[in-house]
Amino acid sequence: METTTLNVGGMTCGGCVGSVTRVLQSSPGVTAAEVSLDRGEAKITFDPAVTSPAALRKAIEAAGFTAG
Ligand SMILES: [Cu+2]
Repeated sequence: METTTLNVGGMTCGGCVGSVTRVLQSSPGVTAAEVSLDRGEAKITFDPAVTSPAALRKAIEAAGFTAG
């Protein structure tokens, strides 16, 4: 497993945190996702054989947020 931290933009409330968390946790290869509204970050543990930080950024962006 690998861990990455992505900057997530566009989150304004707990509902946004819930949305980003759900999107990440339902993405293939993700074993844990911890999203912080205060820091605007998502800490993600994933299987690098299945997914990648680039794919995770795309999933966040498809949900209407920005990721970098
Ligand atoms: Cu919100």
